[in-house]
Amino acid sequence: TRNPAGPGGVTLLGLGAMGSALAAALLDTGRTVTVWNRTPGRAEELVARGARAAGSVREAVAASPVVVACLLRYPSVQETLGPVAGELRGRTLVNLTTTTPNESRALAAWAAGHGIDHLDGAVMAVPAMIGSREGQIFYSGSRAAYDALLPVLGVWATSEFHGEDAGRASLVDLAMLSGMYQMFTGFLHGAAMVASLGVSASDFAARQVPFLSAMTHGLADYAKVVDGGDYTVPGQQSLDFSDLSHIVRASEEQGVDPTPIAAVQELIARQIAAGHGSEGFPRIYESMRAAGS
Ligand code: FVH
Repeated sequence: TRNPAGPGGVTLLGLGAMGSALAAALLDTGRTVTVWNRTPGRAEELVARGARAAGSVREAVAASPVVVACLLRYPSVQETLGPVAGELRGRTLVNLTTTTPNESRALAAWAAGHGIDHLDGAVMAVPAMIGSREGQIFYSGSRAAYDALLPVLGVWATSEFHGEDAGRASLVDLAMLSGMYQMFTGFLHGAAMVASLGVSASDFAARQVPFLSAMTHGLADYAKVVDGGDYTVPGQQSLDFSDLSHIVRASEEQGVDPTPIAAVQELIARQIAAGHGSEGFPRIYESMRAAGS
């Protein structure tokens, strides 16, 4: 068994791909690692390497001053932690389950109401990156908990504290993932368009990767215009010029569902209809910034 007198133990609730990786990374730190999973049978390997398997959530929570929840979505966190709120009192809860900003804030309020020190985290890494310097985990919520736990957090990935608003880490994470998935979707839409020519997705990727990589240099320019708030600054591609109806038509002509590009065109058309056609393309930000404007 681990040295009980060593640094504070850590409990991991949730032994999925990510939870298992988080627990495994702690096994060599000399801390007592207690693990629990809803479906039994996921702890064997970790126990063989020195972890302690708890028979219930309550037992798992009672075992350590720090309890990490790495479950699925917010409902699974509520379902798992709700019944053991009393047991969690006086302990630190680190939530690494993906939750929306408001769900993180609701969890923070719930924790505060039960005397639980809550730190919310957003894991910007895949399980294989845990334990290396490759991954990043954003945190927000209790600064005291973050500072006290830095040695533990540092074992998993590089850590960033985003502030006392418990929803911030999740919001930055989800905003970054939104851009990533829209880029993925745009690539796959393009691949669907050229497939009708017999061009393979791999051949298309070989073409798109350098092109999209080069185009990312434009993001900082768009950001400057958005932060400046003046979309009439000369030298920009205008919204009129950016009208993408032809790409929507090209997609439809090929029998390819235009959904992703039609969504972009809808934002452009809204700004043009509002009389901003001569202003820069980044002005679509205004249509998104205040939903529906
Ligand atoms: N895997 C990844 O690359 C991503 C990287 C970014 C962050 N995510 C988030 O991490 C959370 C866990 O993800 P995961 O990959 O470990 O997911 P699974 O392998 O599917 O394991 C899910 C665990 O959650 C347990 N669980 C689900 N529902 C409940 C519930 N109602 N009550 C208690 N536990 C629940 C599940 O238990 P079981 O199905 O084995 O009984 C797994 O332990 C997640 O938020 C990602 O978004 C990972």
